[in-house]
Amino acid sequence: MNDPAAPLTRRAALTLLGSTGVALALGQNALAQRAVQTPDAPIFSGPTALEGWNGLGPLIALPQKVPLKKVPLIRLVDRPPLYETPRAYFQSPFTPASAFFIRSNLALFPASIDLTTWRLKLGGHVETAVDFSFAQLLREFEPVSVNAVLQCTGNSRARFQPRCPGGQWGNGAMGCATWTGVRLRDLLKKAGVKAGGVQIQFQGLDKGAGAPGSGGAEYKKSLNLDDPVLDRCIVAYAMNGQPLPLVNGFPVRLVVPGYFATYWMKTLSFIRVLTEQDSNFWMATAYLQPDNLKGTTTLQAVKEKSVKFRPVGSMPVRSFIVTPDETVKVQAGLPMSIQGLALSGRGAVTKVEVSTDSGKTWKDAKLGEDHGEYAFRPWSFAWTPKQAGTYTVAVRATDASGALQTDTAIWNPSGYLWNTIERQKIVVGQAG
Ligand SMILES: Nc1nc2c(c(=O)[nH]1)N[C@H]1C(S)=C(S)[C@@H](COP(=O)(O)O)O[C@H]1N2
Ligand SMILES: [Mo]
Repeated sequence: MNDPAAPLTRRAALTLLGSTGVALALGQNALAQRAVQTPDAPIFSGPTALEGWNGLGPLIALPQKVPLKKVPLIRLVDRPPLYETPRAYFQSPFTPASAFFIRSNLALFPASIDLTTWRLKLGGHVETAVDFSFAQLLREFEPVSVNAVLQCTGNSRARFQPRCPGGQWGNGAMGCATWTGVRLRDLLKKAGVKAGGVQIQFQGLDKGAGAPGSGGAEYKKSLNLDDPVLDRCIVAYAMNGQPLPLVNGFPVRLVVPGYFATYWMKTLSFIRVLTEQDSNFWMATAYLQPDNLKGTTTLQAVKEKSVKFRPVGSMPVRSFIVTPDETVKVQAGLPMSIQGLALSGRGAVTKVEVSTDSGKTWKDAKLGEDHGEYAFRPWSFAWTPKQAGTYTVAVRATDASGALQTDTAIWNPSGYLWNTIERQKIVVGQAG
């Protein structure tokens, strides 16, 4: 594990078992019977937030999530659910589970899980097919933890021009948590991967109609067996030291530090070793990026069918201004602090720079506490605006791979991998 946070003690892990009695009482593997929406239906209606920090939508209180009297989640779409985390929660480098964004591709998400019958099954091209109860995962494996950012591949999709179909996210389809669980490698050892395996496939319990004719009624994602990311994957049973909320993947979810959320399988219940490349809809058709690091192309090239695509993987470097927002009053001559977060899935964030003149000149920000390579890196910048007026503040980060954010907007047909420099207007009033 590259950056294990303090591992949960076995005792602490076992107390989780007790607290999950709540879920046990809820019932028998029932799937919520609600309207089904095709996953790829374009969601173009309503206004978008080309400039605003968050996406646009009503503030909603949900079970296991923050109540209305706090700052609740922003609903973009209800079925399948797309709920965005409001900007205020990013004042901390760790996102509370109760305010964590929600995204599911299929409409039939389990309404409850019966832990007495639930098993994590591991099969396919292995020596021995095995399954694990929740208690076995807690008792029979060394608990490990990692601090890691979960970010939707389409985070900030509302910025894309021309617009892309899909949830019109602002910046809040992301969050960072301490994930605790079992190393994927330890589980694989129990089954024994046979020679000739190509990919490892993950599946959860949710179901839905999928796009017509796509065969996408089950959400399945695969990683290459030779991908080094497998060494840091965790099958997590805890998020910030607590059981996962049901909508965020209870009882266990796959954690793939540095990779986009699409691989972080919720309600993970089936792991299969495949002898061929996974050709299911969610690997072969969805979640593809143009075959270059930035994931960028043009509408013209797509129309001409000249673009080569590949499955998305690691997250490019990004940085966000969290405070002040546009509601804060700033006075000329008074010192203030501009603060935010940065992330990268391609090497630790090494530098954050701030501009108070819309990107003409840049100064180093101060990096805050290092919570590990895959976590949010807080930063702050001390600033005393000299004169009244409207300033445009911008932030850019650099990561250990040498990648630096730029002003050039990217474009791809699904609205993935946005990492253009963020800007924020700050109105500075007259002193005195
Ligand atoms: N079982 C399951 N896991 C899933 C998905 C899903 O549809 N089903 N969606 C993925 C995508 S696209 C995202 S952005 C994240 C969202 O995780 P969250 O709802 O915990 O924020 O879950 C990932 N894991
Ligand atoms: Mo996503």
